[in-house]
Amino acid sequence: MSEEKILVTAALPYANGPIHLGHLSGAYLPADIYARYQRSKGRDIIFVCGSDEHGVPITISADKEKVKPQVIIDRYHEINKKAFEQFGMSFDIYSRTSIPIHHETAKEFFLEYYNRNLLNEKKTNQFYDEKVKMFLPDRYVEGTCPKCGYEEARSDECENCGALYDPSELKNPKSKISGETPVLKETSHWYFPLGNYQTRLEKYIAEMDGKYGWKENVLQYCRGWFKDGLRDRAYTRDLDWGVAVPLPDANGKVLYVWFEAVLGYISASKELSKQRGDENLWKEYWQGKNTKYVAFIGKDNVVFHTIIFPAMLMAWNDGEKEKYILPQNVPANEFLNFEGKKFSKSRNWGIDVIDFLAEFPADSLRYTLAANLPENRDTDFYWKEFQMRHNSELADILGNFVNRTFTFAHKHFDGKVPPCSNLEAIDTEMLQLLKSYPSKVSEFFEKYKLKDGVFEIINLARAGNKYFNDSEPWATVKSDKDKCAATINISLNIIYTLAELLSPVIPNASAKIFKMLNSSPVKWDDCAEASLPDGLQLNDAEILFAKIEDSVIEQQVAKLGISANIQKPELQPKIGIEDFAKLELRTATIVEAERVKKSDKLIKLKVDLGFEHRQVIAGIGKSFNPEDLINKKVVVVANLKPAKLMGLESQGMILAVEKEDGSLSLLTYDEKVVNGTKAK
Ligand code: B3M
Ligand code: ZN
Repeated sequence: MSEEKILVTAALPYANGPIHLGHLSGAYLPADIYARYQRSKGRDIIFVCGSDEHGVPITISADKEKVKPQVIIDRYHEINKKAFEQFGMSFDIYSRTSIPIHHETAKEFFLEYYNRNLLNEKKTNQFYDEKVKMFLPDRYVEGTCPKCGYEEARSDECENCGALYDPSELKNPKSKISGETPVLKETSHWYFPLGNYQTRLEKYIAEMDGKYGWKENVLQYCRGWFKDGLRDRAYTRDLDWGVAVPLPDANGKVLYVWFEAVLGYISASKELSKQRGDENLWKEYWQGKNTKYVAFIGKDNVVFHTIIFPAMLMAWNDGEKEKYILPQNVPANEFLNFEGKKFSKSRNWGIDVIDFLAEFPADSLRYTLAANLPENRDTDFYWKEFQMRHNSELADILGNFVNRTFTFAHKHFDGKVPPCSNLEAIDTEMLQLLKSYPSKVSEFFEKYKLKDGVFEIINLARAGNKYFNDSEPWATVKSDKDKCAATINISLNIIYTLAELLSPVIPNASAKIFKMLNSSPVKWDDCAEASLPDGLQLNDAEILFAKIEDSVIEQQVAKLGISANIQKPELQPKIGIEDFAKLELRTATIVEAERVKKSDKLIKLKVDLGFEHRQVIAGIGKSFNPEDLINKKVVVVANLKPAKLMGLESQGMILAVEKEDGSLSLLTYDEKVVNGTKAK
């Protein structure tokens, strides 16, 4: 089976925001360690990824910023591509789903099913926003889950309990665009008959698990889905951004993002083929007899990779065209949290990859994340732990072992690899142990137990330090130079092995060590053969990891949760002081407040401006009860032209700001200030 080809994919991140450490831990770092490891084993592998550039997540981001989706995807495709490069992701290609080859591939699959009459066309009622005149797919509607009561459920699916339901069952639905209550309106869509594949999918997963051992967390998700029973899934959406449905009367309809995004792996491979000038290359990996496919993802993507994508491939394979292979394993990770809480952009909780790498080396981050991967349960990133692992494991254990060995070789052996003879038990035992390492680590890596593999590698560095200490070269250099030479020779060979075994995890440090050893990488299986030639001239030692001071970490902790990291808004044109002086901002006390009849938004206020009382109709009814407003000291725009709201005259405006959850906070003050004082 040595000819086996390996196809590795990592989930295509939506190009609607910068990736953070959680993404790296969930899918990208494990995929990269695995891919680099397989290359080091000498295997024939391609590793593909790219941006997911369609779907409601993209259009919602575009709506929020009032720009075209193209602006969003171009921006975040570049940002994330660069972040991945800096982090050391070794993708063979980082593609994107907006390219023509992807649209063609996605259409080809749809048409294959359509032409073979596999898809069901159905008319259903979907939410429609009458104000903006559009259907509201997926995340465009929010409401209360009919099953668990979660208040941020989507139109036909609840993130909290996983329930799937008919949009008509969603309680208290609200349009994310206008905030209005949407109506149900008939529309027609094509459905993929997922239910027809349930038996085969169950068999496929059982077989793969039996042969290759799937992770328990992944199997559990699958069992849940099978237990509920698979049903038809809508293959299309009413949206104007995405892969257009390739049928004559399907205006305004696109393929559902998930049904095309998973095909992005195939189109990215096709793109790679083109780049390499071998149009058929991708087929060897996707359609070859002796290929294995491993899909790395985070837990929220499990169903799409273990059920929907395999079902799509099965459906394709039932036809006449070339057959695709199915994932052999989907080693999905759980989530990484940040200092005990979920990552949250709006609450400034967490850190983007780019920002992290501006301050710390990629290898330090790679190592810390690798040592703490959420392989079986959610884990946390803590700044303190990052510092501790960096300082004690990378700098003290690994760095120190390398450094003391090199210092010794330069000082006492002219910077050359000294000969190794007259071995004693301590030496042969060390060599024995050393030889066991590549296969020991392999066993973990092949089973996607990357954390355990990394732990073993650092154990080798620990063993190296112990061997060095126990051999006391500082004493033998005077008493028995041959023995000292053997100690340094073997230590250098341990370092050589470490450089190879660590190359998937901390590739930059690994390359530095090879350079210091004046040697090149070998194949994984041969790296522990103690093959550094006697007399090889070593290069100068470099510091691998400089310690991170407490103050540096404290600074990072201090930044957390402080300023919301929001995008710079479009500011109005500058005004002069004379313009500002035209504004009559005056202090006032609310003396009366009652709701305006038939409105849940408006409250009729009477405010005391000192020199007179005014009636103000304020749109704050959703955030306040009238009785709570009495005696509040507020700021009023006192020279606003009167306006009529629901038939009532409003003679001014009170200042408020909108909070993150959409509710309002009044600009008030506590100090004793005479009503009617002008703010300046
Ligand atoms: N874009 C989900 C995400 O970014 C989705 C993955 C697609 S993999 C084909 O979390
Ligand atoms: Zn629910």
